[in-house]
Amino acid sequence: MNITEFIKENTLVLDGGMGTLLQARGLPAGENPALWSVAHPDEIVAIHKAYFDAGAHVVSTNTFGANILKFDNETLQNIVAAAVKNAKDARALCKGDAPRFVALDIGPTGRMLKPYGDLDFEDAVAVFAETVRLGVAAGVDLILIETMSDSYETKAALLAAKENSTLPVFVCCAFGEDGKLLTGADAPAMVALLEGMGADAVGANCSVGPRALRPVMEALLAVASVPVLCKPNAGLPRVEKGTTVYDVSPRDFAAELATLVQAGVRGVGGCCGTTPEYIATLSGAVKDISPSPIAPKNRTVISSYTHALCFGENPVLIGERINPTGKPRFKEALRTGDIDYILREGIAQEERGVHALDVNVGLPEIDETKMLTDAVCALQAVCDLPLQIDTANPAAMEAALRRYNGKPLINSVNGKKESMETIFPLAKKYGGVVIALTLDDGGIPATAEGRLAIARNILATAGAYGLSEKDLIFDPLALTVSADRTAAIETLRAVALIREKMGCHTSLGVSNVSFGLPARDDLNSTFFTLALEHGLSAAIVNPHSDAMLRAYYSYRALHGLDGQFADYIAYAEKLTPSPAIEKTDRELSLSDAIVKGLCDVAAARASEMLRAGAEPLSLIEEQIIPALDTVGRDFESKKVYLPGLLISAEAAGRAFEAVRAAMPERRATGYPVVLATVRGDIHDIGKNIVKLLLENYGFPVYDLGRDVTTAAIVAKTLEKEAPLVVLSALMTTTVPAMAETVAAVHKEAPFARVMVGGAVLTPEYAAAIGADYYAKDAMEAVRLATALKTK
Ligand code: THG
Repeated sequence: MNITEFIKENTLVLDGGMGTLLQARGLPAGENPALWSVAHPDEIVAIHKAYFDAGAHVVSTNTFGANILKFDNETLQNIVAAAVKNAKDARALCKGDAPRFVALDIGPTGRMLKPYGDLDFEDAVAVFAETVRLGVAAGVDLILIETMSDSYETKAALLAAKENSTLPVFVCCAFGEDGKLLTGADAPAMVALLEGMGADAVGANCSVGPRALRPVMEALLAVASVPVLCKPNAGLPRVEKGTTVYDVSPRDFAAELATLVQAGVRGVGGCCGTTPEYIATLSGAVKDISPSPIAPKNRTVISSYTHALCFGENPVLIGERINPTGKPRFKEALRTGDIDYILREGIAQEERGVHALDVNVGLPEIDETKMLTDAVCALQAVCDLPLQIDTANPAAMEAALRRYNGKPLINSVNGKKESMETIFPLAKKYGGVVIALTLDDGGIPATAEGRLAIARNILATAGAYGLSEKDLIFDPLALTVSADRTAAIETLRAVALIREKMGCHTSLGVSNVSFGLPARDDLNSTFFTLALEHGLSAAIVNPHSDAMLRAYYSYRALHGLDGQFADYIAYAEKLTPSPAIEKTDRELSLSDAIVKGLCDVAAARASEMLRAGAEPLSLIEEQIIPALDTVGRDFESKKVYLPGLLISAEAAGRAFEAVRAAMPERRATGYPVVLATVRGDIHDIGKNIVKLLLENYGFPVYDLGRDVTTAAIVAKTLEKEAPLVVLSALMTTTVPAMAETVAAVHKEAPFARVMVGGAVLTPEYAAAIGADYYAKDAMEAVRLATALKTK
């Protein structure tokens, strides 16, 4: 039986941990466990066999870290072939005819994707594709992508799986205790992305124990239309007498997972710290629970890299401003490749409260494929709104859909055969909700009934491509009333008809209605109110129009859609007297630009200020450091996620380059200082600022750069007999490396004191890892260093 059939009727039991078991069998710490498939096949077969005997229906191949970034082609081929053979050999040794499946296990690449790290999206797809092809050739039954902590990398892995196999694909992500992935995606966002691209099951694995995962599982179950999987750790690890132990027993583990199966989870297994004993207990605990049916949720949903946006009761506002129509300055920006213009338009609309952004960069004389892809990538690095990709160029559409980090709106398809043949396969492959225009070879029908007929035809054709009504939003086309007095009325009737007769969602480009007439805001906003009253689900609007927002917030308040009027009141508090048409061109301060992650703006602002006579050091103290503080605080309070933090660091880095270029050289008079960003951390803006300030105060600084090993830091400290070592970390994940370095310096170079700092560090953290000093920012670092000198 096929596994997708099996899971429809049964609760699937998956296997448990592999790495911990291998270490117990002698795998040296630091060695890639994947090598053991070739070196010690018997050990691996025995572990798989133990899991099958414990009642697992699925074992995962020992290929978690097996990819072409870590091994050369030939070694990788041997590893994957051996790993799959080991799992199949284990199955052959099992008695009875219980269903037993072999899953090709795919873990993260171990690298961050651009723009936060240095791995290109397409390169990530290629890395996953190689492992997938080898696994498929070796004859696995399904692909299990797991422990993913970034939505973009998850998309790359799923795309590679889909492009290189026809096997079922299950995807599990590592949600933290805040219910989110490291780079910010919540459960509904991941379900939107993964279901959109055709994942056959979705779930959570690793990170925490079964109890802490419960809210995530409930969030997944609430929105998923495919089976939901749960493979937690055996609780939290702690080190006891030199070995790692986990705090949840097999019995508690099984009991917690059994309650999740009762709540609707359809696949259970374990991750770090779990053993065949856990799986045997688990298998027994879930055996007699009858699996609850998997109900299709029929949600029309799109997503960004952080959150999902569902169409339904609450009308959705889509910002229209990233569109060159009627905007000579935007056209000029497109011709000169000025992406920052687009980012400013995006951020300004986000501040006006839109829920999604339309992105249209079509201009005959430019390379639209490149520009649209660049615009989408740049926007999703600074702004977390879902995007509506608006182009008539199929190549540009596909390139942008590929790179989009989430489930987009696709603008648009229409009733022409050629349009549907082009767009529907793209929507099916990349996931997305398609805006369907009610026009065909005969043009736009004059009547609402004519447009309804086209909508029905589009829906029927979509069905043949595996899409359903939840994947479509119909746009019955707003046309200017100046050309035809009945235009607005027919469009409004069509909105109501499509809703009543087909039960489908609708959207309109509201501003079209007023082309060629004065006081457009007034016509637009009244038309918008009428359309909402006719049941409109979404509207492409100019959010800088106060009249438009007034119509929107008033409509929601009057319709009882705004609970305690919180949105209406917040809107009223912000009311501005004049339409903010120039809003996107207003001058952002340097610190604003850094907080918002606008790299080019930050660099330009810094240069302008320096040219105007600003003191370089005061730029650092008054603009760059406060901006980084703001972002650091927002990161701690989870207002921004890692991507936001990293892009702001990048913007600060750009401003900093300008400052450094403007600083005079100083003679070194102080004691030597060793400076580094610790291993695993590739971001060094904090360190560079500290270096500049220390040098300015006369310290000779030995800067070892970023991603520096403990050994290199110790060696330099000894060589220079440096009384002070300064370490910086931007990412929480590198804090352990910092702790290790502090200990090593204290041991090998006892004369040296260690100072630590960086966005994610606190005085408590600094104390816990044994640092001598904690500097909250670069100025503090200088003050502490100077104080040490006078001792
Ligand atoms: N349906 C769908 N997509 C669409 C439309 C639609 N995309 C494009 C358009 N129509 C919606 N977007 C806009 C964008 C701008 C204007 C109108 C609709 C507009 N621009 C001013 C002009 O041309 O004069 C420029 C204003 C300025 O300079 O600031 O009116 O119907 N699916």
